[in-house]
Amino acid sequence: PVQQAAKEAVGKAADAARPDGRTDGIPGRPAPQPPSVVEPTEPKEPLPPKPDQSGPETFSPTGLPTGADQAAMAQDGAYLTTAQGGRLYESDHSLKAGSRGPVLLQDHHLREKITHFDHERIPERVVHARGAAAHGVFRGYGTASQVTKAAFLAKDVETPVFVRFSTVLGSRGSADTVRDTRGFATKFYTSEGTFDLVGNNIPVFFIQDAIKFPDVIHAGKPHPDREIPQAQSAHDTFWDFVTLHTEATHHTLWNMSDRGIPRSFRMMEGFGVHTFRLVDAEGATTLVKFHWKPKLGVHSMVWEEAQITGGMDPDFHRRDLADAIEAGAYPQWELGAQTFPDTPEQTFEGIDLLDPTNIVPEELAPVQPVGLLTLTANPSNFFAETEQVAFHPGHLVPGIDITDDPLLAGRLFSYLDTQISRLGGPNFAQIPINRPHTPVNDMLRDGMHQTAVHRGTAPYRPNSLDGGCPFLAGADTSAYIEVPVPVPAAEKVRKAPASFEDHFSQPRRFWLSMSPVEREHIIAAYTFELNKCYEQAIKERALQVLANIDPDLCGQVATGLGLPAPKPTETLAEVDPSPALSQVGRTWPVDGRIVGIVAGDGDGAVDGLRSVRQSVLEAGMVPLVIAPAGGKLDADGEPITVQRTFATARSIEFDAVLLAGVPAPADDAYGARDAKAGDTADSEGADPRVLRLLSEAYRHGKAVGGWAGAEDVLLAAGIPVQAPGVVVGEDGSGALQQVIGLLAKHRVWERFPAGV
Ligand code: HDE
Repeated sequence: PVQQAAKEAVGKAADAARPDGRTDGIPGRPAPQPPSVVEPTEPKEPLPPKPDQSGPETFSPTGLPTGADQAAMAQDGAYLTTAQGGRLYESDHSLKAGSRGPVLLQDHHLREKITHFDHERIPERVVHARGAAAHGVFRGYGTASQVTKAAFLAKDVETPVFVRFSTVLGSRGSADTVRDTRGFATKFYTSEGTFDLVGNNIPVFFIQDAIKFPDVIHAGKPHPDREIPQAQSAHDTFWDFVTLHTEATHHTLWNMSDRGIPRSFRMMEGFGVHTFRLVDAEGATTLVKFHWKPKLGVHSMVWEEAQITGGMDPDFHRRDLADAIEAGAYPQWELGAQTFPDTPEQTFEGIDLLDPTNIVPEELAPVQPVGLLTLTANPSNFFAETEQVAFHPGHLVPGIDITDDPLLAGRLFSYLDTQISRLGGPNFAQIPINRPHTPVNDMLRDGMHQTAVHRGTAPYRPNSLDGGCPFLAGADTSAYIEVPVPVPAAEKVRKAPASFEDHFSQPRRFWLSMSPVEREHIIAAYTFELNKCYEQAIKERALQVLANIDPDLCGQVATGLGLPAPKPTETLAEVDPSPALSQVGRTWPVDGRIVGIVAGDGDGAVDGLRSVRQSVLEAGMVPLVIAPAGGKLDADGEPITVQRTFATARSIEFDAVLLAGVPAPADDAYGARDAKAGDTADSEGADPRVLRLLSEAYRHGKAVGGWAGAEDVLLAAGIPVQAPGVVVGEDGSGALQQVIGLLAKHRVWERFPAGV
C-alpha cells in the first residue's frame, strides 16, 4: 500500500506540475514520467492502533503550532522558485555561452544553488552526534504535586514533548548498535516555559567533576592521529583513562553489561543521573532522581547480534523507532521519581547524592511513577528537528531546581555554549523545534540568525519609554525563583569531598545483582575490549580494577587475556544486591516484536502462513514474510506480499523466526556461496541462507520453530528440536502461542551456557 501510494503521488505531482494544464514548461521536451518503482519487497504493514494507544493530539498549550506543523510550512506551492521566490523555468543546466561553451558567471541561480549546498552542513555535536528523535506527549499523574509545583506534573496536564536518543562517541554517520552509553534527552514544551531533562540510559557517569569532561571524551573518541576506531570504546586511550580514573569504574561496568547494547530505544531506561531539587508551592524542597521506565521492559542485544547489525543495518535503532511509531505501536515510558529528604548532608542511607557515580538502589528508595510519556509522531525533517534541537539542563521550570553536583554545574555552562558554534549564534531558541510554546518576551536582541522583528524602543528595564513594559512576575505568577539554599562557609579549593573516594562498592553491588548469564556477558565484553588494547600496562591496570570489584570477574577476564589475576588492593565492600538492576527474570508486553515467517514450498503452505500472519498482527506484533524472491505469494485467497527475500533477511531483524513448512531449496549459486562461509550446518536441500537465519537466531537465544515438516530443516540448521525455545507444532497457531510466551521473556536465556 505504501508503494502504491508513492506511485500515485509521483503521478499526481507530474500531473500537477503546471496549473495551466501543460505537463512541462520546456517546449520540445518530453513530459516527465513517474519513476518506475520496482522494489522487490514492501515495508511493514501498519499495525492497527490498540484502543489504549490511540494517538493523543499533539498540541500546544498556547495554541502556537508545534515544531512539526511549522516544518510542514516549508517547501509549499506549485512552482519551483529561487530563495527569493522567483519562479524558475529551468534548473538542470547552467547558463552557458552555447550548449558546448563556457558557463557564465552571471548565472545567479547556479551560484545560489551551489552556495547554499556548500553550507548545508553544520558542525555535528561534539558528543551524542548520532541520534534519532520523535514527537510525543507527556501526561502528568499528579502524584508529584505533593513535592513540586511544576505545572506539567499536575494531574492530567498534557504537555507536548520532543525526545532525542543518541549514542555518545560515534560521528553522525556511525552505527547505532555499538557498545556505548545512550542519550535520552526530553524537551517538555510546558505552559511555564521549556523544561529539558537531558539524561542517559545509564544512571551514573564516568567522572565526578565537569572539568574532566574534555579528558574522558578525548580518551573515548578515535585516536587523533589516524581517527580510528570509530564509535568504539575497545581501544587503548579509553581503557587508559578509565583505569587511571577509578571513579569511572561504575559507569564502565554498566557499559560492559548488556545495557551498553540496547535492543531498541523503546526498550531502554532513562536517568537524569544528577540529583535535582523539587520545590513545592510553599517553598519546601525535596531531593530527587529522575527515571524513565519503558513499558516494553529493558532489553538488549547479544554482542554478536549487535556486531552483525552494525554491518547489516547501521540504522537499526533509528529505523526501529520510526517504524514502530508509523505502525501505531507508540513507545511509552513512565517518568519516575526517587525522592529523598533535603538534608544539609545531601546523603541517603550513606550514599552521597551529589556524587554522580552513585545510584540509590530502588529497593531503598522506590521509583514512584509521576507521569506517562508517549511518542506519537516521527519528525517531518531530520535536519530541521532532530539535528537542530538544542537541549540544555539549565532549561528549568518553577518547581525544579538544581543541586551542587559539580558535574551538573559544568553542564549548565556547556550546553548553552556549544549551541553557539553548532547552531551559529545565540538565537537558536528561535528555530522552530526549539521555540517554547509559551510567549517569549525577552530583552535579548540582534545577533546572528535573528528572525524576530522586535518592536518597542526600550529593550532595557526599568524603562519609561515603553510604558515600563514588560513587567516582572512573582512566585504567584509562575516566575522561576531559585531556592535560597544556604552556601556553606568554606575556603576556595580545587578538590573533591572525601565521600567521592569510594569507587568500588557501587560497582560491586551492580556485579552482585546480575544473573549468571548477564555476568557471562560482562566477562565477555571486558575480555573483548581489553584484548583489543595493545598496551600490556593498560590490561594489567584494568585487571587490578576488576579485582577490586570481584575476584571471579577478574579471574575470568584474566584467563581470557592470558594474564595472571591480581589480588584486590581494597577490602571488598559488603553490599546487598539490587534485584531491580537485572534485566532477566520478568515478563513484558510483546507489542511491536518482529516475527519472521519463512514461506513453505508445498501445497497449503501459503494458507497456513496467512493465518499465522494474521494472528501475529492480532497479538500486536509485526509479521515479516520471507521467501526466495520478492513479489506475491499466490494461493486461493488474497495474495500475500513478500517483505524480505532470502538475500535481504538476516536474523538480527527478527525477535523470533518461524518456518511455515519446508522452504524452497537454494535457488541461486550466489546466495548459496554467500551463506556457506560461516555455516557449519548440513545444508543439503535447504537454502543455506535459511539455515544461517535459523542457526543465528538460535545462537542469539531467540524463539525458533515451525510446522508442517519444519523439524527436518531445523535439524539441518544444527538446532536440536528438543532444546528450550524451539517450537515445533502440528500447525501454526499452536506454535505461535508458544512463541508469544517466549517473547514475553525477551530471550530464551536457558540456551546460553550459564543458563539463567
Ligand atoms: Fe552531555 N553534552 N555533557 N551529558 N549530553 C552534550 O550538548 C556535557 C553528561 C547528554 O540529543 C553537548 O547540545 C558536559 C551527562 C545528552 O542533543 C555538550 C558534561 C549526561 C546529550 C555536552 C556532560 C549527558 C548531551 C553536545 C560533563 C547524562 C545529547 C551537544 C559535565 C545526564 C543531547 C549538545 C541531544 C550533549 C556537555 C555530561 C547527557 C557538549 C560538559 C552526565 C543526552 O554540551
